[in-house]
This record gives sequence, structure tokens and C-alpha cells, in this order.
Amino acid sequence: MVLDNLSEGIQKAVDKISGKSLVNEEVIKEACKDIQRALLQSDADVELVFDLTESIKKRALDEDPPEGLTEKEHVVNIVYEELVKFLGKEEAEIPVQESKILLMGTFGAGKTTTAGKIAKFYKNRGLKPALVACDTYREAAYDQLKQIGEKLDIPVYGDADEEDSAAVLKDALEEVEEEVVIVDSSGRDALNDDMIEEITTLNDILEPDERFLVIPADMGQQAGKQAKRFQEELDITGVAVTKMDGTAKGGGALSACAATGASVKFIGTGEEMKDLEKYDPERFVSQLIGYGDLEGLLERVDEEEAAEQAKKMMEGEFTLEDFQSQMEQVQSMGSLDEVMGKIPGFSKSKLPDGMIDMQEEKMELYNYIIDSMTPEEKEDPKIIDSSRKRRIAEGSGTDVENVSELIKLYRQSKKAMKMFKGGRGGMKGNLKKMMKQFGGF
Ligand SMILES: Nc1nc2c(ncn2[C@@H]2O[C@H](COP(=O)(O)OP(=O)(O)O)[C@@H](O)[C@H]2O)c(=O)[nH]1
Ligand SMILES: [Mg+2]
Repeated sequence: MVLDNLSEGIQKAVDKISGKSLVNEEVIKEACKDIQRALLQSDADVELVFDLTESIKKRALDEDPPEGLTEKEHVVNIVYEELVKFLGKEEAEIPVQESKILLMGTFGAGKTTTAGKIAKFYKNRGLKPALVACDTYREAAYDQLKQIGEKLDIPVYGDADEEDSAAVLKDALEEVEEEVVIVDSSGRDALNDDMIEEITTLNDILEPDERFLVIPADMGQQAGKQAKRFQEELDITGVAVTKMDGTAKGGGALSACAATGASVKFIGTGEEMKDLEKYDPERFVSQLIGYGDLEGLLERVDEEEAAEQAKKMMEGEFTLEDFQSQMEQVQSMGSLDEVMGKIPGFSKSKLPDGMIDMQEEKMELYNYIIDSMTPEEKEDPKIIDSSRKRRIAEGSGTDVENVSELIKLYRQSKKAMKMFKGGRGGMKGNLKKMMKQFGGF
């Protein structure tokens, strides 16, 4: 998880609420102090942070818990909802379709790296991307993008000797046949007239669907000012916040962007091409609060099936095939949302929306992967070593990373299932108990 410090602070606050038998004003104030501390350490703006904790306090004291929620659950839910608002509110929309994307940002922000990551993002979703090297300013910028393209097996258009980025772009557009065109551009130390002019020229030639500003998370709350300026000058459609892995200031960067109304579309979480996430504030806050593991599980469990699985677990079984049938079942049920509605005493309001959303594309990938395994591998995934992983990835047309991811998820689910064994009434009860065990309610 990125942002471990922030997460620790927020979890401390939630634990305080969950751990007390009575949630009174004092408890709420204490928890708010923890939240303040955690966010300020993450370089969030003081005023925004105080507004946030004021809202939490006010709502926690004024609002009555909705039916089906205890006072504690209600307060934790308020913390969750207010944090989501603070960190962005809306899940990023990235239409998977033909598109033209122009990246911009200051020197070293991560534009070129992010260009490659976004190209991979589309490639993984079955579209043909191309990269265009319009950084004609920095030495060897073309080579850097070229190398990235080669690694990803994605074509790169450009000309190492051409100094005019507009000319590079025009040439590229004449040749390019791919469905998604991602244009890297030159940075500057800061947004100046020179940069505005260059980006505007590229923009007029490309007529992009998206204009993404790339900002490194270590800018902290300064990210807000930068996003605002780029918004005003270049009408950006979204932000990619990079280097979330290398700084404690990510919370400050995200909240500052949210405050300007700039929509964060992606977060970069490492130097590798795989280290890109679509930004989903609900999911992000769920992780901060510590729902991470629960999320995956909730996505593929329904009540009856859960009881069945629990029984299996108690008998010591839960193979990858069971895992696959869980996924299929959830897919066929439509949304988990509806399933939740059917469980007595389980209020939907306490379930963060992001936890309910299924990642269909992922499930599809996982299905292919499991289908490419031998019966022994499905029975006993422990035997899947790296050479088996490579074979499975090849057979299913996926990456070794996907295979590892699936196995990890399977293990987590298995572990989660085991924890249920200890729970009163096993899984036959309702998911509320599950929330208690995982979410610290
Ligand atoms: N840790 C980490 N490093 C990153 C991330 N994104 C980019 N970088 C690194 O930041 C440096 C600058 O990135 P680059 O893409 O060349 O930035 P540009 O000047 O905006 O094109 C490189 O060393 C990248 O590897 C990220 O999400 N996490
Ligand atoms: Mg670059």
C-alpha cells in the first residue's frame, strides 16, 4: 500500500472509534485529532484539514445512525465518506476506446514514464496504442521513450534529430495507425509562456480527447496550485499523480488537486511500467482505513455461496476452481449491490461503493489464467513456481504479473475464509460479522 504513514494515522483514528464501547464527543474529537495529524504530516492544507474534521465532528454528533447501523459503524462510515470527499470524490473515468492523449508537466514529473504506463494500460485492455516522442527539448528524450516502447512492444513515433515538436507530431499523425495515440511532451522548470505556447501548438495539431497534467506526489499541497494553473492556461482534463510510492506527501497532493476540482485520473506507484493505478478515491480510502483485503473478498461473495465456501474451508478445501466459481457466480449475479440489498439487517449505506464495484476486466483475465492451468495446479496452487507462471501467462495471453496477482488474491481469499472459521456462526450469519472481523467495526 502506498502511503503507509497516512494509513497508520487514519487507522488509529478508526480503531479509537471502534474500540470504545461508547462513542461520545470526546472520542470523536480524539479521533479527529489523529486524522488531522496524519493528514498534516502528509502535507495537506491546514484549512482544508480543519474543514474536514469539522464536518466529521458535526455529522457524527448531529446525525442519527441509519437503520441497521450501530453508532460506531455510523461514525466510521462518516469518516470514510468525508475522507473520500476530501481526497477526490469521484472515481476516474477512463473510457477504453480510441483516443488521443496529450501529456504535459514540469521537468522530471514523470511524463515519459507515465506515457509508457498509460500505453500499457490500453494495451492490456485490448487496444493498440502508439507513443509519440514530442519532447524535443531534453537530450535523449526520444531514446528514453523508444526504450520504453521496445520493452512494451509498442510502436514509438518520433525523430531524434528533429527540434520542432510540432513537426514531429504532424509527421507522426500521418503515419500512425494505432487506436490510442499518447503524446509525450517537453517539460520546463515551471509553467511559463514558452511551455504554454508549445503545448497549445501540440494541442491544436493533435486535437486530443484528454490533456493530462503529470504531477509528482512529492509536491504535496503545491500540486493544487500547479493543477489550477494548468487548468486555467491549458484546460487540462485530468491529472496523473506520480511517485506516490516515494513520498509521505501523497495525501497532500491528492487533497489539493481535489480541492481545485482537477480530477485525478491515475496514480503512479513506482518506476516500473506496471506501477499505474486508475484513481478511485473510494477504493483508496478503503485501503487507508484498512479494508484492502476485505474488498477483494466482498467483491466475490454472496451469502449462500459464502456459506458453502465456508463449509469447504472448514473441511480444509478451497481450490482455485472454487475461487473461479465464486468469480463466475458474482459475474452472473449482476452487481453485488443487489445481493447486499437482499441480506437482512445489512445496510447498503455502510458499504463503500468502491468496494462493490466489480473489476470485470480483471475477472476476465483471471478466468483466462485459471483456464490455462493444469488440474494439479488448480488443486494445489503452491506448486506454481516461476516457470509454471511463465507458461500459464503465455497460455492465457497475460503477464506473469497477472498470474502472481491472481495467486496472491486467491491466497488472501483463502486466508480470509480461514479467519471465518473462528468467527461465531461462521459465514452463515450475515456479512455484518464479516465487516466486524475485517474492518475493525
Ligand atoms: N518511484 C517512482 N518513480 C517514478 C514514477 N514515475 C516516474 N518516476 C521516475 O521519475 C524520473 C523522471 O521520470 P520521467 O518520466 O523521465 O519524467 P519526465 O521528465 O516528466 O518525462 C525517472 O527516474 C522515473 O523513473 C513513480 O510513479 N514512482
Ligand atoms: Mg520526459
